[in-house]
Amino acid sequence: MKIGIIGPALSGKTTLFQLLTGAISASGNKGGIPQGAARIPDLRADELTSVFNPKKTAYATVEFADFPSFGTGGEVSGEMAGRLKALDALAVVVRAHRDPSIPWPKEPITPDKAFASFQQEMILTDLVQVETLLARNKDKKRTAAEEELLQACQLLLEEMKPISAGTWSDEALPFLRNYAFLSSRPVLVAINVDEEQLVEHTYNGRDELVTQCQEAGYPMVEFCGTLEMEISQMELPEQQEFMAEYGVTQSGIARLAAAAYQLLDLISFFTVGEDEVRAWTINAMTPAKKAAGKIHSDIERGFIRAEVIHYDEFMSLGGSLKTARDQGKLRLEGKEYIVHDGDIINFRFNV
Ligand SMILES: Nc1nc2c(ncn2[C@@H]2O[C@H](COP(=O)(O)OP(=O)(O)OP(=O)(O)O)[C@@H](O)[C@H]2O)c(=O)[nH]1
Ligand SMILES: [Mg+2]
Repeated sequence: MKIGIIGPALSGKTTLFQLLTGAISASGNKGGIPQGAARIPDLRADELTSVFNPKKTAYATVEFADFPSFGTGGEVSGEMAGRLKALDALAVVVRAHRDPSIPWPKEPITPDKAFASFQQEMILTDLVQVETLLARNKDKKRTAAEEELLQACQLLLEEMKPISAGTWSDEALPFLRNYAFLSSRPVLVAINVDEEQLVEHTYNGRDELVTQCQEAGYPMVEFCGTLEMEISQMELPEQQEFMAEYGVTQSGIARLAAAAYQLLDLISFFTVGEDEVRAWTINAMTPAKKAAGKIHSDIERGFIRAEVIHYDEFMSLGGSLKTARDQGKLRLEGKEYIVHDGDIINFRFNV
C-alpha cells in the first residue's frame, strides 16, 4: 500500500515525507521519487510490549512517496504516470503557515483556496488523460465496457467533479485503479500550520476548508512542520512535555500516519510472545486463513485454527495469556472468521 504526497510547490511535502519516514535527506534518490516506510503509531503495540517485554517490537508501516510539485493541468509524463498508477491514495499538503521567509508560488493564498485550486488542477490533469486515452482508441483495442467507463469519467471531470465522486461497479474499480488518474484515489488533506495557528485552532479559510473536506469525504489533519521537526529531535519524555505546552498529546505526524492507515482501510492484528510483539497489516474484512498468509504462506496453507482474543479483553484480564486460557477466553476460530482490528492471534497450523 502506497500513498503519494502531492500538492502545490513549497507547501511542505518533502518536510512531511521526511518526518513520516525518518529520512534525513530525500535528495539521495537521484532523479526518482523518494519512497519510504512510515511507522504507524499504536498504543496497543506499546502496551503489549510492556506486557511481554519482547526482544523486538514491530509496528505496522505504510509506504509514502514524495512527489515534486508537478505541472498539473497538462499531460502527465510517461514516467510520472507509472508512478501514479502505483498509488493507493494521496496525501495533499497545503500551506497555511505564514512564514515570510518561505516564498509563495504565486501570491499568498489561504489553504481552502490552495486546496480548491489544486483539486481543480488534478481534475483538469485527469481530463487531459481521459481525452488522450479516448482519442487513442483506434490503435488500442479497448472493450466496450472500458470505453464506457472512460466516457463516464470524462463526463464527471467536465463537471469539475473528481472521479472518486462517481458511483462505480465492483468490476470497474480495478480498471480505474490501473489508470494514472489522480482524482480517483482516496485523499487525505494535510494542512501545514504555524505554531500560532496550531494553538489557536484557527486560520483564515479554515471553516471553508473543513466544509470542502467534509463534502468530499476527505479526512483532514493539521500539522506544524517546524514544530514536528523539533519534536522529532527529542527523546520521548521531553517530547510529551513539549507537546503539552502546545495543548496536544499526540504529534501531528502520529495523527497523520494513523489517518493514512484508516484511509487505506487497513487494520492490525497482533502476534505476541517473548521474542516479538508484532502488528500485522491486513485489509478490513480479511478472513483468518488469508490473514495467516501475511505471516507465512505455510501457515495459510496448513491452517487449522486461529486462537483469538481481542486486545481489550486481554488487557481487562490483566494482560495474561495464562489467565485468558484458564478462563476459556481464548476463542478457537475457523478459516472464515473475519479478523478484527486489535485481535491477538496465535495460528495453529500443520504442514
Ligand atoms: N515556517 C515554516 N516553514 C516550513 C514548514 N514546513 C516546511 N517549511 C519550509 O518550507 C520550505 C519548503 O518545504 P518543503 O518541504 O521542501 O516543501 P515541498 O512542498 O516539498 O517543496 P517542493 O517539493 O519544492 O514543491 C522549506 O524551506 C521548509 O523548511 C513550517 O511548518 N513552517
Ligand atoms: Mg519537495
